[in-house]
This record gives sequence, structure tokens and C-alpha cells, in this order.
Amino acid sequence: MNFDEIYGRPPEGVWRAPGRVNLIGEHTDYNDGFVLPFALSQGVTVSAARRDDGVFAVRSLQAPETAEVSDPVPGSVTGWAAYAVGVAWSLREAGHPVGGASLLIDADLPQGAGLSSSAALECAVAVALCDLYDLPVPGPELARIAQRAENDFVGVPCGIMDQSASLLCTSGHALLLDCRSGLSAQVPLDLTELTLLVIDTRAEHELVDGGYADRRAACEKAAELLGVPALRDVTDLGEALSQLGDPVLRRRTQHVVTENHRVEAAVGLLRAGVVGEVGALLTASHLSLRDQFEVSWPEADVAVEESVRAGARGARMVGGGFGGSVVALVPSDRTDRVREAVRAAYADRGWPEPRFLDATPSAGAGRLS
Ligand code: GAF
Repeated sequence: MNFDEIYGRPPEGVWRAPGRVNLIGEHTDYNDGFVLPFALSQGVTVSAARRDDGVFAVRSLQAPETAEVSDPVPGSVTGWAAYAVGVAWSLREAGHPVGGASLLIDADLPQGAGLSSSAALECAVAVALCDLYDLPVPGPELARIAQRAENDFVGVPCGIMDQSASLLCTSGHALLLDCRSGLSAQVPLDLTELTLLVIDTRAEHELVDGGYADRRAACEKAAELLGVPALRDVTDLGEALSQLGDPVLRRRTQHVVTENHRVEAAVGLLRAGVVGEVGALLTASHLSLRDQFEVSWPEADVAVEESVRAGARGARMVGGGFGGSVVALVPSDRTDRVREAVRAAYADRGWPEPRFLDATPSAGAGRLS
């Protein structure tokens, strides 16, 4: 089915927003810290047309559920459609006069693979509605509006990274984002002779599960006990750790503080043009996420170990954790070897075959036609 067949008229335009891989800086965004994601070439496409009856109608080529609602409020829509309708609600909440629209969603980004398909959906809808209703909302503000849709309409307490990546990234670059000030910079990501290999571990992840909210609450608790606005403000890690009695809070704090340092170090290396050197930081980030933040999962640990053993410069889990993908930085002439090693290790354990994707740092959301 295409748009015309479903809605009985052609769309007024087609918009697209990408998924993302976070190169480094995991679980730092909601601690007011630093992240360094890049946009994928895979993403979510929205064909859309205005309606004069005020209704938001959403359909997807990938899912059977549909939604039609004229006055969206939190709780009025559930499932995947809430991410789309929530954006209309959030735009209105922010004072932007959005009327109704018919939307048809199509995606070439695997869902549940930790590549931010939810934010891609939100951002594709956001740019479509802004264009249709002639709302010149700047990218950083639109990212906050999309994040609010996810936080307050869908009910997932995510940070600002994924929406910012989907809206603000540019081709050939990673986005350095200061999640406190909202300031960002484009950092060249020159992959000459290197490949960023995404390994979808096939263990599905869901941010709506409790683990993510639990980690966020622990970080907020640690910051409160340390008397700082957010863990980003910890300047003396040793002193902070000695003040925290709870070993769990100590581990969470150690991860966040050291991860912010790793982002800074990675940016220095990228700017110096020694991209391969970032590999060691990726692996260090993974070990910290595994041992200190405790959000890794067995398939990710095996993918990281086997990638590095087979010649990757480094590798780490991507996104919130508990499932999803790993990114490995691999000399391009070794990618076959890495794929084979990970495939064999999964087969030995009787796990579903992993999927691979060569990640190309791509442009953020925009209009296609
Ligand atoms: C998910 C969230 F949506 C992001 O905001 C971020 O916190 C990430 O997990 C962990 O770095 O993708």
C-alpha cells in the first residue's frame, strides 16, 4: 500500500530522519555530560499531508497497528504510534500551532537494535510537521520537543542524545554535544582504511523496561548525595567515590565521570586525524559499561571480545544497553575476519546469527521531496 491508496490523495512531501550510532559517551547525556554520536544512512521516512479536520492519522508499512486521534493527550495512543502522535502533542505544548496530518511511516532501520529507531521516527515526524505548517523551529529546540514527546507522551525517561543526533548530525562527522548547554560541534570522522562495523546482536532492547530508568535514578541519587547538580560536575573522582557509601552508586559514578573523559579524549584523537587510536577508548568504554554501569549483555560482551581478537582496533556496546548493537572500529581489510569470528562465536553458543551493517556517518533529518 502506498500513501495515495491509504489516504486517497498524494502526500505533500516526504521527509526522512536517520538512526544513530553513538561512537562514545554512553549514559552521560542525562548526567549533563558529553556524547559523540553520528547519524546512520538508515532511518525512518514519513510521507505526509495536512488535513483540515484536525485529525492525526498514522500508519506504518512495518506494523499493522494504526492510530487516528484529533486531540492527542498522554495516554490517548499506545505502541509505536505514540512516538509519532506524541510529537504533534509536544509541538503544540511548546506553543507551535500544528494542525492535523495524515502520515505514512516507512523504515529501513531495524527496531530494537539499539540504533535509535524511536528517535528517528520522532524526528522524521517533527521535521515533516514543521515543514507542513511552516514552523521554523531551530534543530536544538526541535530535539527537545521530540525528547519531550518520548519522556511525557510515551513515558520513557530518555536523554537528549538520540534526537539531537538524528536532527543535527552532518555527513562525514560525529556530533560533539554538551548535553548541559546544548552547544554542539561537528567533529570530522575520517574513515579512510577503517570501517565502523555495527553488529546487531539480535538481543532486542527496550528503553521502556526498568533498567534504564533505574540507572538514571541511581545517577541522580549519587549527584544529590555528592551535593552537585549532576554527575558531570564531579571534578575529583577519588574524593567523590570516598564520599559514597553505596558500592552501586560508586560504580555508576565512576562510569559516568570516566566516560566523559573518554569522550574528550576521543574528540582530541579525531581532530588530530588519528581515528584508529579511538579504538582503545571504545573498548575501555565497553568494559566500564559492563563492569561499572552494568548495562551490557552476554551477546555484546562476546561480540566485543571476538571483534578485538580478530583485529578490530576496539569495540563497544551502543545505546542504553540490555540488548541492541555493538560498534567495532575495524581496519577495512579485516572486516571479513571480524564478521566471521563473531558469527562463529555466536554459532558455538547456539545464539541467533548476528547481523552486520557498515556504518556511514551521514546527514541528519530533512526533506527528501
Ligand atoms: C538511550 C537514550 F535514549 C539516550 O538518551 C541515552 O541515554 C542512551 O540510551 C545511553 O547513552 O539511547
